[in-house]
Amino acid sequence: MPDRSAVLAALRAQHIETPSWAYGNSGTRFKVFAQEGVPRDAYEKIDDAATVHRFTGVAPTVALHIPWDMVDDYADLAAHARNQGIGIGAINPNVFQEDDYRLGSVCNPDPAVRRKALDHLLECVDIMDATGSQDLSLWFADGTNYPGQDSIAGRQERLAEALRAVYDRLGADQRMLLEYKLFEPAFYTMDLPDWGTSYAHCVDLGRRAKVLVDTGHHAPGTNIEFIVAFLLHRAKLGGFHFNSRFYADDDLMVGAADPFQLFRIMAEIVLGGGLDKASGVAFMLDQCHNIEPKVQALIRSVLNVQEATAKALLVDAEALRKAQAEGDVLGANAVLMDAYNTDVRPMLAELREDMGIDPDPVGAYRRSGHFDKIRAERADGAAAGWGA
Ligand code: PSV
Ligand code: MN
Repeated sequence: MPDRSAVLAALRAQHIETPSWAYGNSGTRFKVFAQEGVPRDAYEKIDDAATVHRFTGVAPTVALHIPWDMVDDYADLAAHARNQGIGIGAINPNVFQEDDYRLGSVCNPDPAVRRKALDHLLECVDIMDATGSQDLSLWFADGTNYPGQDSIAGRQERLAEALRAVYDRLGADQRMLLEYKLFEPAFYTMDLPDWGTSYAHCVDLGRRAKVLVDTGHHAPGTNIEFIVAFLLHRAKLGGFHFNSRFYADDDLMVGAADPFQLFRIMAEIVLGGGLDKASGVAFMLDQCHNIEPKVQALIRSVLNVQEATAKALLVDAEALRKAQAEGDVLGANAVLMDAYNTDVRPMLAELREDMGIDPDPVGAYRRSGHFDKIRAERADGAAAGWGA
């Protein structure tokens, strides 16, 4: 059986990063429902991320999205984060929201547009330097809508060229995380549609380029834990953008739609050594809270990842290996299911008490009056949201 104190130590050491954009207003292409108490700038998004960390104890960094979180002085923003007890996580460039990018960014047929996109990516590495961020998290909306629209191979060459220029600009401690997405906004071809394409580019680039798995970016029925196990085994898993999906890129709270899938992913992580700091796997959320209160939803999401991790840590690896070696199909499956079916909430409550935080983070947040406070404080001014 797994050693209980080792399980608790691993849970204490796990870091789950929240995304700045999840604190701002968001919606679907049909409607953005404005909420009260929403941050008005990057500083207030950091305040909310720090609140999530205060209640959970395991969310000590926040990812930024540029230009949504553009400020005059990034070192000052990082200092603000430090004062709130958190750090700046991944920097996410945006090369998809300007008219120039109609035919793509770094894969655009027009060299001037490619240059503009590349300059933004390089500017984001400057922001990494100023904030102490170690991960550049890249997602491209590039692709085509119609057969024949552009050369598929030509676009791959343009992509490789831009990635090389960015990779070569990274500092020795900085990494590039390369995300893929099956479809949307392009519908015929995406230039990075799947983990294999991302993996091939990362292999070409070098050790510090790794694949980022956004759990919402696959076809229905895809075995994501296989992808995770494969990439981890090859030291090419950079991290996750966790969220939940029913159909496409729904960006719902992680673990809400399919907690068993989240457990299966975390089981591969634990068994493959992905919780060890040396593996460098980053556990990040990429979510939007369109109809539910945002800070509370992020606390819930962090807890969902933590619960899946706790169950994965309870897998009796020795018993599993033995059953696997003996070809005991049902025995091996039972080892996994025993862990999944364990109620880990009492153990996590104990961990939190030990960490000096409330054992019930969601309840504690609801009782804290924090929402009323931000609602009053942020009544004036424009709420942050997409493009803000
Ligand atoms: C768009 O699908 C997306 O959700 C990608 O997953 C990025 O990671 C994120 O936006 C932020 O740019
Ligand atoms: Mn993502």
